[in-house]
Parts: sequence; structure tokens; C-alpha cells
Amino acid sequence: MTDIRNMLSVYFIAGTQDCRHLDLPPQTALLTILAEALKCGISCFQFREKGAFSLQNRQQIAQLAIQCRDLCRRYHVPFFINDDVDLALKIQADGLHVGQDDRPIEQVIAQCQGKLLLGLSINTLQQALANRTLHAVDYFGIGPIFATQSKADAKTVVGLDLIRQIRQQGINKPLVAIGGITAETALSVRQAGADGVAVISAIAQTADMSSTIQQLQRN
Ligand code: TZP
Ligand code: MG
Repeated sequence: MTDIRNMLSVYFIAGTQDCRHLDLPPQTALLTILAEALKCGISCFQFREKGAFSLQNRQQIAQLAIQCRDLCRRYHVPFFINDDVDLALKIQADGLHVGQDDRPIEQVIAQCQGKLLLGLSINTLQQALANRTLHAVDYFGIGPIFATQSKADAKTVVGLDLIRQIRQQGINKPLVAIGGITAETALSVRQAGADGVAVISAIAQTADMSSTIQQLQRN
């Protein structure tokens, strides 16, 4: 069985839109970065094909998701899909991550309970309190902790304080923090009470994958 807190330690999220700086075909760019990140020790990967410059063709998206899944399997790293419960079930992903704006969480749970690990984004203390007793939700993604360039419609920055408040309320749910986290700030995020750090650009755009991931792991 997957240990969720360990799984959240260095949680890489990406789609082709996050890998355009490589100047390779989009799919190759993502697979190249993912392969290197896996080699260097990420603990989880979420396929998130979304926003400007993302692929739009469902067949292409599904095909790329399968390639990412297979790469993750080689490293025994859990593979998550963002939002798309049908795709996650169809290709037997390990997990699904959904936000507050996706379909109601009870519906998502009904579809994927017993089949997929489940992560839910939260952005306020109220949301954490309201969802704390949902045992089918394996972890909360909390953020954006800092300002981010990677999500155009990101919600208000919550800072490290929201992590501390959630822990102070006795909410014990595994927590991964997201939004603008770098190799330099990862430790402060863990010290505030997060079990792990979720990043896009810190890994997708690093010039030194091995050292970045080592620093993101440090606690
Ligand atoms: N959700 C909240 S912030 C964010 C998502 C998907 C983007 C995180 O990207 P980065 O580059 O690590 O700030
Ligand atoms: Mg979503």
C-alpha cells in the first residue's frame, strides 16, 4: 500500500505547456523532463495538460498520458491525472487530483473509490474543515502558497500561514503545498507543517535537475 505522506514528498506536476522552453516537439519535451525527474528521485507525478499552449486533441492527450504512466511505472512512482476522472479510470492511473471547481467531490468519490487515490485542492481553512472527514480523500493540495507563473487562474496566495492554521486546528490529513515553491523555500514549507512540496516550474525549468530535487527533498 502506498504511504501517502512519503508519496507527497517531491510531487512533480506538468503538461506539455510547461516544457516549451526545450524547443522539442511538445510530447518529447514533457517525456524528456519527466524521465530526468524520475531518475533524480521525484516521489509522485501528476499529468496536468491544461491552459494556454496545452494539447487539445483528446486522443493525443490520452496517448501522452499513457506514455507518462508507463515511464512512472518503471520507477514505481505513483502516476496521477489532473481533473479527468474518466481518463484516469480508463488508463488505470494510480490517482486523480481534483479542485474545488471540478464536479462535486462526493460525485468524484463515488466514481473512483477503491480504484484511484484521490487528492483535493483547498485554498481556505473553511474548505479544509469542510472536507477533513472525507476519508476517501487521501490528501489535500494547498495553495498557492506563493505567487506562481504557472497557472493563469490561480487563486489568492495563501502563504505559509494557512498550512500552520490547518495543523493548529488538528487537521491531520496528508498535505502537499503548491504554488511558487522553489529549492530555496521548500524547507520553510515543510517546517510550516506540509508533508511535501508540489512544483511545476522549479523542476520543469531547472538547469540542474539532480541538485534541485535533492534540495526539494531536504527536511
Ligand atoms: N495550483 C495552484 S498553483 C499551481 C497549481 C497547479 C501552479 C504551480 O506551479 P509552480 O511553477 O510550481 O508555481
Ligand atoms: Mg481541477
